Amino acid sequence: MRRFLLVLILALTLAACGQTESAGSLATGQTLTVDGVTINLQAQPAQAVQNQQQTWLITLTDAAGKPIDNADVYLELEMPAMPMGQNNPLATPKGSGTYQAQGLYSMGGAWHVVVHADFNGTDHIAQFTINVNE
Ligand SMILES: [Cu+2]
Repeated sequence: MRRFLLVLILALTLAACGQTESAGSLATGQTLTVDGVTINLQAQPAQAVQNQQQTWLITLTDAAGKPIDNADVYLELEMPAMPMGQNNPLATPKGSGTYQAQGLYSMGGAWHVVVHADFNGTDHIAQFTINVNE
């Protein structure tokens, strides 16, 4: 419920800024489970465009479905096709197991967004593939 409210608030905030993101696409995202930790990645805007500000929301839940709020979270942005240099946005905890990071993709094409969630002494790593428009 809290997470739904957060999503709703974000959707309203974005609507107020004149963007056209629907709550539906916000609630989707991609999910992977690593060593008992479920890592969900959502992005705003849902379709990334090169060199435009991107916001990522990472939500962590444990095996019992409880939100994890005591993790250190950062992203590694890389293109599988070529070296693009270091691009590692740090995520800030927002409560209810959600962490927020901001940054941009410096090029269109296929990217890996590798989420690092350091929790209880273990770096949980989940790799997502994102296609970025030019
Ligand atoms: Cu590239």
